[in-house]
Amino acid sequence: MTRNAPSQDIDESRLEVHKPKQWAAGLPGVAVSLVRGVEQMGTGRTVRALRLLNQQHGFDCPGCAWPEPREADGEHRKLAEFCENGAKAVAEEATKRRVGPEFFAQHAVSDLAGKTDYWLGQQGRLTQPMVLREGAAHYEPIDWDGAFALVADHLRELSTPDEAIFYTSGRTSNEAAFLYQLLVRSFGTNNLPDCSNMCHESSGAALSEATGIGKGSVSLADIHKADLIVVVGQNPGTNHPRMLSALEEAKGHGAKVIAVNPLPEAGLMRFKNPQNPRGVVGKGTPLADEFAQIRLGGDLALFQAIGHLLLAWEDAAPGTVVDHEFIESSSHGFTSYAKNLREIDWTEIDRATGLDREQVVRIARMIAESERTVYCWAMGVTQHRHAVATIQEITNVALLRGMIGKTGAGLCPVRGHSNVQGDRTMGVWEKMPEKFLAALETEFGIPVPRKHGFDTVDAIRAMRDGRGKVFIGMGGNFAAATPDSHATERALRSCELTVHVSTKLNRSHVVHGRTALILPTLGRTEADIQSGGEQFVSVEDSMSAVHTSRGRLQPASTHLLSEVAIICRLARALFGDEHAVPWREFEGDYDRIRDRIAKVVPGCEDYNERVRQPDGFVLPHPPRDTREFRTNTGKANFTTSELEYPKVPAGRLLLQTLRSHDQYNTTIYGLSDRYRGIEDARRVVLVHAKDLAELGFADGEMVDLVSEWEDGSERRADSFRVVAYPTARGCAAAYFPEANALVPLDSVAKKSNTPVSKAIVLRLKRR
Ligand SMILES: Nc1nc2c(c(=O)[nH]1)N[C@H]1C(S)=C(S)[C@@H](COP(=O)(O)OP(=O)(O)OC[C@H]3O[C@@H](n4cnc5c(=O)[nH]c(N)nc54)[C@H](O)[C@@H]3O)O[C@H]1N2
Ligand SMILES: Nc1nc2c(c(=O)[nH]1)N[C@H]1C(S)=C(S)[C@@H](COP(=O)(O)OP(=O)(O)OC[C@H]3O[C@@H](n4cnc5c(=O)[nH]c(N)nc54)[C@H](O)[C@@H]3O)O[C@H]1N2
Ligand code: SF4
Ligand SMILES: [Mo]
Repeated sequence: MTRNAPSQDIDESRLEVHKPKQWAAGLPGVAVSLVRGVEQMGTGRTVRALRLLNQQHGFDCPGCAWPEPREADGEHRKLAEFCENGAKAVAEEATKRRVGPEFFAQHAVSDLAGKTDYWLGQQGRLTQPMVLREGAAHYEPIDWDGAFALVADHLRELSTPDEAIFYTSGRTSNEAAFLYQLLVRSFGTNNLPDCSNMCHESSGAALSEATGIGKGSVSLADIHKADLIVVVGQNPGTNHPRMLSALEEAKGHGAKVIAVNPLPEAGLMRFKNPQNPRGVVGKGTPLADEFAQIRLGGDLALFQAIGHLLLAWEDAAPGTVVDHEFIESSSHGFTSYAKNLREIDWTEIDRATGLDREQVVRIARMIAESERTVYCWAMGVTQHRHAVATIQEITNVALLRGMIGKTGAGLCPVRGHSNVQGDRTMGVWEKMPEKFLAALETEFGIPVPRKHGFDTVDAIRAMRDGRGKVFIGMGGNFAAATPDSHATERALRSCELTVHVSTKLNRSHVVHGRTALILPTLGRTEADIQSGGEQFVSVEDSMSAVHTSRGRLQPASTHLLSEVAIICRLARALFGDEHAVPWREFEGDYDRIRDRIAKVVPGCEDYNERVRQPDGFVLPHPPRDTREFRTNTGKANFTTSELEYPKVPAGRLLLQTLRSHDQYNTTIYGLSDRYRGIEDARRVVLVHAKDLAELGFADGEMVDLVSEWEDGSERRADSFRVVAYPTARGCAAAYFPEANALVPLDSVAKKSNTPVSKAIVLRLKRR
């Protein structure tokens, strides 16, 4: 038996607030996985699905990009190699609930537009291609050929291919991603914005300049072997739960953990591993040895202060702190970096970080004494105006101590979507390097455009200004995930055609262009049978390991096509059957796609053979493998940055938008942010009790959120309840995507153009 989807929207008045938890996982996590599984999939399917999750013969978790243990590193997979949120991700996809043509006949689009993301997503899996014709009130069924012809007609009518925008979310397989970018470039544009533009783009930009490669330099085994792990701006207990097992293992070998975060996230404090007896009945493992409760955006200042202290200690006792051998042989720019940090303004550092100076010294001391340090970070670092500089300042400290390209040490941007890194490797990027484009051109004999395309923010601007007319989304939920919700919705509504390849109903289907299509697709968990037999796909995790994923469950509907099939059939409708690219052959047998990936994508030689090895293979990473840095200087670059942090006028707060424990980005699994003690509601704003008192608001009061932007403009999100919460002083937090309306489109990170979702100047307005 499965339980029905919610018939009503969220009743925000049911909010319950409990004390935040001091520990993560344990038995409640196991219980929630099972309950959610059975509610959505029934008992039999739950057992089948969870047995296949993250196993070599099964499918890759559609949750986050955290890696599995690899035999080659001397590590072993467990029988249950997943977490509570992985189980929820599977339940959400493998649900037995369905959204078919009757559903759309019953609900007008205008009705659906009034529903929350939670309600929309919980209705179930999409089963048939649907079209919303110009002026119609309801989506109606359309056959696949009709749908592809419609898209091809619209694309052909554009005055330039650059009027089309092809978005990708990070769940798309390597095979589909490779074909998608090939279709887009064959069509004649590089307009390939992706979710990464809103996510780790800042990490890519920072690391490419500093180390010559925009990816992290550690393996899971390095984390296990580190003696110090610094976790900055990340909430692993919720967003990368199995990272807690890795931290626990490292701690078992004596490692220390430093957590830098404005919120005392339960998953940073203590972990009760449900897979060992101590985690079930005992107190679990304490995680953070130092918890630095930093102000939003204060990390650049913190790492400058750390750099300053390390240099000062080196001066006092030469040869004890700085790794001179590494710096001389492999780095560039150390002298100007050191000069910049010789003198720092401690008052500014205090103001930016809000930290106790003694704690900063303690943290620097731990870093100075560590022989093997791993630095992990995520959205708390990447979604700031000065994100790129902040990541480079973290990198500087790592380089100073030679913490790259050696066992147990390195840089670890922890990726979000399960294949977001693979999509980039396969060419989904609006500005792929010349080498890749030239290889594509040679391999297929098609002209490949060189002009850079639109990223996410530029795509919104283009649609707003009438320069973007057709929007196609390969997964994701563009309307809800992007900043400045009202502006973005207007932009999407001004398109001639919006098309979404999706598994579940979401906001982007109801914020539509003049004509709109929903193309339902297979998920990771489902068997994919083509003319050449049963297919598997491949993905790359956060640590550059590429491996197979084989769905086994029966598909949600017989009408579904795989993403690969959708791309190939659209390409044939658009280019005809005489095209230089053998689309039909690719659709029938994914080995043929991998043969071509092997020829075009660096590091993917013998792809078919190597991906079939038990744990797949690891892509080359020159700094990690041989301390080779393919930067402009041929060395690892130290970067010199000005001290920068968000300035907040009196009477205002600084707001971050973040994930609850019960959502996957815009997909809301449920209403239990268990670790933070927030239950049954989502429109809440968390503020420190003392700030509330100073601002004259009471815990539990209803407010509107007003954001103030530097050009004097304001944005609003109405009806939030204030919750007194132990965040850093002067800071506030609200959930994404409810608070996205507050982020101005032009508020972006320097160099990466990533929306600044973690530093919004906020005024509370009494209702
Ligand atoms: N269950 C689940 N898993 C997920 C996702 C999900 O939605 N649900 N999303 C996936 C995706 S796409 C991504 S990108 C990742 C996101 O993973 P995270 O980056 O962990 O996600 P956020 O919820 O945005 O949390 C940001 C964390 O950084 C802290 N923070 C915010 N601003 C600052 C700051 O200025 N400085 C510091 N030091 N800390 C700060 C916040 O308090 C919070 O703990 O998770 C992935 N995994
Ligand atoms: N304010 C604010 N905004 C943010 C963030 C933030 O922290 N704060 N985080 C940003 C980040 S890090 C990210 S990554 C983006 C996320 O942006 P997106 O990736 O665009 O959003 P998701 O919510 O992950 O997409 C969910 C939808 O994907 C579809 N889907 C799920 N599985 C599949 C599949 O296998 N195939 C296909 N084709 N479709 C599938 C379903 O229809 C589902 O509704 O949001 C960004 N936006
Ligand atoms: S840590 Fe991430 S990839 Fe691993 S099971 Fe959990 S959600 Fe899935
Ligand atoms: Mo992300």
